[in-house]
Amino acid sequence: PLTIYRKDYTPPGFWVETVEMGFDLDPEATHVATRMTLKRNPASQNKSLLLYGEALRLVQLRMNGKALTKRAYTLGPGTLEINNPPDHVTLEIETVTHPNLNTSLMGLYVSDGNFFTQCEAEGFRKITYFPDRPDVMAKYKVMLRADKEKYPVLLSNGNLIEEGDLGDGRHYAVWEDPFKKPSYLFALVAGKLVCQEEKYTLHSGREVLLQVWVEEGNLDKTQHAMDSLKRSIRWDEERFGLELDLDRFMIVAVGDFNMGAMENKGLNIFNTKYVLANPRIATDTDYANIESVVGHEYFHNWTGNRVTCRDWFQLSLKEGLTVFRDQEFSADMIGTDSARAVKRIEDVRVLRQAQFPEDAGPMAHPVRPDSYVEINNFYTVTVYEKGAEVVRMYQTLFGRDGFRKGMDLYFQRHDGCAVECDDFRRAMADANGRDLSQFELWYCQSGTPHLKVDTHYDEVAKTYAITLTQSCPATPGQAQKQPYHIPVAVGLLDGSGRDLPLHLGGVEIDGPAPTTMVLELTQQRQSFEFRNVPVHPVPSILRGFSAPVVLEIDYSDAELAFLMAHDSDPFNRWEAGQRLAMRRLLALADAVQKDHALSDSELQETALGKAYHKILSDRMLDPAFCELALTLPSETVVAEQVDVVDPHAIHAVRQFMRRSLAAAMRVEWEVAYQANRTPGSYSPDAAAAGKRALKNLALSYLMELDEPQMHLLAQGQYDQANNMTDRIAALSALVNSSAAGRDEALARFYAEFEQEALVIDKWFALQAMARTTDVAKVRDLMAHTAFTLKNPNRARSLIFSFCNGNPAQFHAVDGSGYEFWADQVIALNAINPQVAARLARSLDRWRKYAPALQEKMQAALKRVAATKSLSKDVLEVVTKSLA
Ligand code: BAL
Ligand code: ZN
Repeated sequence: PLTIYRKDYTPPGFWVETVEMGFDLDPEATHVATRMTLKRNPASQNKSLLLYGEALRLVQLRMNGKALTKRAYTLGPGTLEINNPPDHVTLEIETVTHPNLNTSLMGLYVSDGNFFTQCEAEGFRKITYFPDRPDVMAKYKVMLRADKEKYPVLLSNGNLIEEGDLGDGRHYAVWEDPFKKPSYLFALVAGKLVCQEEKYTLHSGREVLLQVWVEEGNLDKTQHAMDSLKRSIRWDEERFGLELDLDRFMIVAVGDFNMGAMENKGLNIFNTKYVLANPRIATDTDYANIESVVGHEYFHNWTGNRVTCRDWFQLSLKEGLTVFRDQEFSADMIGTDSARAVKRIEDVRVLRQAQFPEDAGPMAHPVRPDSYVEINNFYTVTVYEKGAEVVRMYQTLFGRDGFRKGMDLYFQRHDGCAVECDDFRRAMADANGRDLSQFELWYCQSGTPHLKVDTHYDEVAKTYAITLTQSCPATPGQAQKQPYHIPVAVGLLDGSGRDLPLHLGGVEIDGPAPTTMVLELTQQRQSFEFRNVPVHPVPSILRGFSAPVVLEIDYSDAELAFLMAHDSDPFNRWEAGQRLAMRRLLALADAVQKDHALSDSELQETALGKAYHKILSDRMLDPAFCELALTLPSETVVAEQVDVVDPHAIHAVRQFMRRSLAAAMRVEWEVAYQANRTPGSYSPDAAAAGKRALKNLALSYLMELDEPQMHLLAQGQYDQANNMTDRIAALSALVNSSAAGRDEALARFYAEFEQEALVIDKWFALQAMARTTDVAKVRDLMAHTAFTLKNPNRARSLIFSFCNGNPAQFHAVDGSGYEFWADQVIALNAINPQVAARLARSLDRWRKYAPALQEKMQAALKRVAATKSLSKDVLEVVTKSLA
């Protein structure tokens, strides 16, 4: 398949000015009549008019009022090129699509009898022929016509300007979007839907209409999304001075959706998973995710829609920035410093769990990629989460005010335009009077940089030197790397754990000396000397995870325990605990591989045992922080730390350590369980959610003891829970134990929630990740009446959860997991290439495993690669994996 390169970008031959569309909606065959006016782009070398189209039947094509003969245009695979057009063109195109056959969920499709669209990145071309590229922005007016009874609600972008009856049992609605937009932001929705609506007054006094549309029967699950939307609107006004520019803002929930949600102008379309919530069906995590995704899509209205991407290589321009904005929003909503730190830790966990492996594997790519075969494969954790870290570094360098200045300048310069990542960097640099040319490397180089720390204390001179050395491993296509510009936030602790005031050589600061300073590393190796350091300090480096790097620093166990107990930076307190735990897990894994018996007799005496004990016994600590601090690094994160992965050894030692910690702190866990109950009515607020998290962590540790008394505790929690968080935690604990009631609990759960698709997804996911679930069990579950590959959420809940979330079983030594994986990638490829390509990523890291497993993974990858009619989505992933 064709590779597309960033360096080959050329401006479009024509600009589109206006687009008028008429849809005759019919699931079998929808007719789309499009009239657009275009004018030649004098700055372009492209003389012809190039339109894109896929899976379309072209019924009519007229230019400036005349039907075009076959000789006047060239219909290629995926393109329609008009030869020698005049400078001003009016095109009229009629196409037919088949929404009910569209299982790719791109373009126009049907879900549960209703019509929806998804156009990012290149779905609009499945609706009509169009210059479907993000730098072509136009104003749209859209008429929807459909059967009145089947499709009473007709929605599109912008404002409803007309609606009425067509007499023949059908009706129509006309929508006009006052803003120019790229085609990827087009949307329509038609069907039987109901909405919760509210009028909302902006800071400026203007009143807007907010709506959350769902299927009938789900109106009791929209309040949280509506509240999140109102909070998002307020936050963007207050933090960035950005106001909603529309009179009407709609969110629509759909059960069949490839992504989490989509920021179509004024008509956001959401996966139900990120809209529907009430205490009965949604967990604390669901509530938090809904708030952040509602925020994310809303924030795109400025960062993405008002200022969009010139081309898809610039995707992180809007995604990295908008993820950063949603992270900040969520942190601001929970308010306290401790809660902000909890959010930061959670975000970094995602980065390490998913992005670091991506950056070290065959699909590694820069935040701004240089090439792609299928752009849908680049909606990645690198573009999103690492992209957000890159944006966060501007704020770390310039502070909140400096960052805001950069944002203001960015909008001042580029509102209404399609621009590049470089334009954002330039706005940040210019607004803050800084040269950020080296900073561009964060956008062009792939791979996770390593940052090595060496320190030296001069007792006589009372100076403390920190020497930072950076390196970055080779990644596909990038053997050599240049040094990055890395902000490194540091602090120094004295013997009692207090922050020392910092005096950096050569830097004069007005006012009291700070206790955290951001060192800017720009060379491969650089030393920073602190003066007036009265005692040999313990350094706290990379506070708040000030840059997305791997920090290499030699701490003793005692120093880590000290940092875990005292560091004023909560991120580094957590980090110290993770390091201690990782150290022990790796030592145990080594022992297992050498066939040594594991012993935990002295755990209480180790730095780790003591530190965990101290955290769990500290009643003053934020429970949400405790939960994170007492959760061991995941098997995936441990796997990234070793040269040759033995998933069974890693699983065994992690389980061993969990059992040891359960036994060693049994009483403390029981106390924590009781102390963190949240009686009374349910609230998803951060404080209550944090208590539940710690209580349920305690439950899961206690269940490692696998004693009847603990089974009763879990069973009791399951029976009495008034919310899904406690319900699912108890069920998970039961399912991963030998409790007699576990099968019955699973059956009861299913019977109770049979009608709630999102809860049945949890039911599948929980079983997919259960310790005893092997491939045969997953194949059984696939035969369940509630299972279907066609629904992405359901496919993800069972298949992805197993392949990505149950490493010990997935990597069965007989290779049956990989055969299962290949079967499902091939099956999904025929239904939905995007979802298939995501699953294809599960074997990314195959070269890291022991040779016997590698061989079987390679065979599975080759089987997929050799499949006929493979989509370019899947082909790109498996080809790069095998390369
Ligand atoms: N733009 C695709 C979905 C999202 O990132 O919001
Ligand atoms: Zn986004």
